[in-house]
Amino acid sequence: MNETICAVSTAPGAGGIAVIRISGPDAISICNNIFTPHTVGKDLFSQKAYTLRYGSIRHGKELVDDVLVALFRAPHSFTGEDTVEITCHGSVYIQQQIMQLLINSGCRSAHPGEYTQRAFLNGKMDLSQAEAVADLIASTSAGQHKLALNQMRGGFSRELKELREQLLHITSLMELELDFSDHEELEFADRSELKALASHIETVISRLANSFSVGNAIKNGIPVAIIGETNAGKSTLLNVLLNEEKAIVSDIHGTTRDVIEDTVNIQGITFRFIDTAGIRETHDTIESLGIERTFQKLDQANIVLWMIDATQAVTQIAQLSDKVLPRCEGKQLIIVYNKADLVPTPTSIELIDFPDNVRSIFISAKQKEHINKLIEMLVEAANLPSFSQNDIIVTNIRHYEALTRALEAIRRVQAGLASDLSGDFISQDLRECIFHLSDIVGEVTTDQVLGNIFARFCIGK
Ligand SMILES: Nc1nc2c(ncn2[C@@H]2O[C@H](COP(=O)(O)OP(=O)(O)OP(=O)(O)O)[C@@H](O)[C@H]2O)c(=O)[nH]1
Ligand SMILES: [Mg+2]
Repeated sequence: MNETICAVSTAPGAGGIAVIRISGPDAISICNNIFTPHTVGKDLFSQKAYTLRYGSIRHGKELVDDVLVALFRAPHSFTGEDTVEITCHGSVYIQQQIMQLLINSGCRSAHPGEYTQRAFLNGKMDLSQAEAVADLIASTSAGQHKLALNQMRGGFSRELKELREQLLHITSLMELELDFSDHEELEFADRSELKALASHIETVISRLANSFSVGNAIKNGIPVAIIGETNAGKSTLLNVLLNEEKAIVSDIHGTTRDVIEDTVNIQGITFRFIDTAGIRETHDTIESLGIERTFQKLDQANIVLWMIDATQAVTQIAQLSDKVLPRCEGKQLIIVYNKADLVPTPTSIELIDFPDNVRSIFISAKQKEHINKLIEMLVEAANLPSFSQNDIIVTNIRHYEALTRALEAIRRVQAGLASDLSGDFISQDLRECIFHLSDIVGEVTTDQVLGNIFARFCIGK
């Protein structure tokens, strides 16, 4: 962090203006070298923090651009370091020229996520908040935006802090008891109080861990698997739903052999539509592998669209019911009879008996008939619980994993307390629980893990 870093923070080649951000101990002096203020004598050293200065950037005698320079002084900046932001015109050429001047004057070009990483290392935010910055930048729906914003503002961090304080409290009680274990008559930690505390902590951690299924659906899209026999029209439907010719459609059975998926925003909800290889008996190795993936995707989906060619409905249902229905328990299953344009009266199909939670619809994917009705059913099936800006919902798989481990540890603590296990064993599990919660906010995280997290950011963030 002794180095001063620079990067273009706006998207390349887009927009009328661009922002170049410089952060580090020499940010102000380096920028001062290449900047000529329009008012004589007003150099950057004399500039007040949080103000703008108008001037030009020159390469030797040659004018590169007229710019605005904003100044932030350590520690009151995003990174916690001296920071300068140069707003120039959006030309890629101008941006490159300014970057080159900065590098020639002693800056290093920033790694992906390095500004946020510095903010984290300088204690401006914890790791879960830093990760939320990336989520906020990537958010494309109201739900994603709300979750990322809440996490960035520290809602999750506060909840974790409270948990860790409670855990430390129990640990200190237990360890005090250990220190005086020679005096058998002394019992510092009231076990029933400890049990109540542990049970409270278990409830909170399991609520957080459980929120991941909702959080994941909001962040990555609700997984909707489109499955069925070959040629039912799955890929045709995918293309209609995505409004894009994403998958190859043909009348050859077994056209799709791999999983094809993409997300789309419908009425503020992000759906992840997953087209799969058609299910049939096959001796083709590749196709068999594809069909295995179909079943994996079916298992992972929240909503299943079972597509049936309406002209062969009775046979297709008979053939796949045993494979599909048991796997759809606890999921929303919508039976989509396709090719309605080819069957005059669908009544005979409606007589087929399905469990109550199964709904069905007739569409023609090819003619785009009744697609809106299907979309309505999807929105209804999505059934995401509404949440407010203050609800804590876990969206990050790394956090989910740490919470799951913390949950296992606190459950061992509970078991230990219930069976009057000696304090030193319980204390070990308590420490493990604290460790996993600390991992989420980055207090015990290794450099390698940190490197991985920030490498996923874009440059300039
Ligand atoms: N008449 C009619 N034909 C359709 C309809 N939907 C799809 N088709 C046709 O059915 C054939 C198969 O469509 P696909 O979308 O490739 O079917 P699939 O289920 O993806 O097939 P696989 O990838 O082989 O599993 C194509 O020739 C489509 O044009 C429809 O609603 N009506
Ligand atoms: Mg297909």
